[in-house]
Amino acid sequence: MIEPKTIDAILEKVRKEKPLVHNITNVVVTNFTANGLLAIGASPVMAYAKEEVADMAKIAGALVLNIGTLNEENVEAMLLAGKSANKHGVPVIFDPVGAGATKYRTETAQKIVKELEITAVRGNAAEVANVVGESWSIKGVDSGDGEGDIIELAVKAAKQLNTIAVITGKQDIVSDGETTYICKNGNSLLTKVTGAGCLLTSVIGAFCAVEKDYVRASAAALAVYGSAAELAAEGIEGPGSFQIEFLNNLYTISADNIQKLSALEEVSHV
Ligand code: ATP
Ligand code: TZP
Ligand code: MG
Ligand code: MG
Repeated sequence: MIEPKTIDAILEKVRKEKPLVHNITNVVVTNFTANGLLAIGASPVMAYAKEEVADMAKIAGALVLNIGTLNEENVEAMLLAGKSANKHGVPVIFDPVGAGATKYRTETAQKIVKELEITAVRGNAAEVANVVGESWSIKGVDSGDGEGDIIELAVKAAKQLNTIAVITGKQDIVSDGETTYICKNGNSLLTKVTGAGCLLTSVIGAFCAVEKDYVRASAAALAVYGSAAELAAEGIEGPGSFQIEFLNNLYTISADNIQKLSALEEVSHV
């Protein structure tokens, strides 16, 4: 069980410590990710050059790797940054955007999890399934129609990849293979804003930068993020104003809000 006050304490640590989050992410979501990280209290940097990524990852509180618009140059940079982060004990959060949509994405995602020690992998069910060699359907970078047990998938992925698996959608699951949480916070307007998943991956990075119990950090990030979305959606007509209100609520979400809204529960294993 993770109490709302524990979730708030991790959020307050992010706001106080303003951890540097090094992102090697995609061209679609760069600005939204940087603004979202600033709103939650972290300090974002996007750095991609192979000449500097190892140095940047070394001084960061977390490294976020995202293959949304991958190319060979970026993949090389991700591996260099990831190896530096691993060497210096910096948590590495991986977003396998679109894994399963093309052979190149699937193989690159599998190469990244093989060559690096990944602290947490965060994706939709199809992406995470494809990283572990299951072929759930995916439509470009969006989840496909595949149905399966996402709790089972998260536990399997965590064990197979020796990482924390975070699977998101209408309900979110986080598991290290032993301890598993379900988070029911969120709002469907998040599916109408591109980069809502990518930003979440970076927010998990910010939480892991300040809380070394990474399962707890990831679960807390899900509850804060989903609760901020619920607050933002109140009285909103569509995705444009929701996107702005969501940033506002990442900035203003309070202990009281978290106490009232947090819908995070531990899943008992059978
Ligand atoms: P996809 O490409 O499948 O949309 P994604 O990488 O954008 O994946 P999501 O699964 O959409 O990531 O997760 C981003 C955030 O949106 C999470 O906080 C998640 O809980 C929330 N979310 C996604 N779908 C819904 C939904 N139908 N209702 C409520 N919240 C949702
Ligand atoms: N195309 C390549 S990356 C990207 C798109 C639309 C952004 C995906 O962002 P998210 O967070 O998975 O919705
Ligand atoms: Mg989405
Ligand atoms: Mg995504």
